[in-house]
Amino acid sequence: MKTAFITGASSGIGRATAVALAQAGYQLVLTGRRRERLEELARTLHPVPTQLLTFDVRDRAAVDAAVQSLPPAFAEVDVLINNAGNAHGLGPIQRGDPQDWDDMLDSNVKGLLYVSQAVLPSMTRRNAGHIINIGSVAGHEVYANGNVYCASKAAVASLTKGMRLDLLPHHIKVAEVNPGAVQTEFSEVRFKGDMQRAADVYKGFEPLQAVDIAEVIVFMVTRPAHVNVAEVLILAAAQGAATTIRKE
Ligand code: NDP
Ligand code: 8X3
Repeated sequence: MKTAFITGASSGIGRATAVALAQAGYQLVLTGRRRERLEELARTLHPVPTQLLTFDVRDRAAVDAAVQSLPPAFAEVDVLINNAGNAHGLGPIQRGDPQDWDDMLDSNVKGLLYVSQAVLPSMTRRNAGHIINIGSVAGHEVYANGNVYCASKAAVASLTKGMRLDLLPHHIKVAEVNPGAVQTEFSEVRFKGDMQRAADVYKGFEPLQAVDIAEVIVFMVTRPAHVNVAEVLILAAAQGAATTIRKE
């Protein structure tokens, strides 16, 4: 049975990807900070074999210790989904909160690096593996007030290309999935629990759902060995660009 390691499996795109990969025959390493969410997901997936790792991707020592703690049956990772991340705030750079900047750069960029470095030896040793980084439409265009979040996702785009080049000798596929507006807890986190403001983001059009992204990820990991779907942009049909949305 192949093993998929998913960061941010406790919610949204990560959770939906766990369900879809379980249906596709993978056993799963499910990670996030909210243990009870991961336990609930593991119960839902039963009897699919799962391992739960609770850590903050910003804490390099915790990432390393968690990955090291995997039992042998889960330690050889075939697919890594670097999904954990969020936006924190939406406002002009001159009024930006440095704590928000730290949160976004530390989780979306450095967290992705820490997890990749911890998991990679199991792939380089075997000269096999597939890494999918969850970027964003925001990594490929910049919208007003998106500043640091957009920059963090532009970094994911660059890192994906760099990882693909560097890992080529090891036969490891590296790819990026760039979603548009997906209705998850993303906006609740961005607006720090302001549920009304979060709900308003998805009003007046049909946003993407997490399962829409998960289905594309399953397609990518089930291609033949010689195919790497290297980059995918998935927008809501009503979305022309990140913040250009046809609302009724
Ligand atoms: P959610 O808020 O629903 O999920 C985010 C997930 O990331 C949670 O499982 C959360 O787990 C985990 N996470 C966040 N920070 C950390 C951290 N410091 N350490 C460990 N885990 C963390 O949002 P989405 O599912 O929408 O977001 C998933 C990814 O998709 C993100 O990278 C986001 O930037 C990207 N994306 C989202 C879009 C959208 O419109 N929703 C569009 C484009 C990209 P926990 O809180 O339990 O730690
Ligand atoms: C999340 C989508 O458009 O709010 O990456 O940046 S967006």
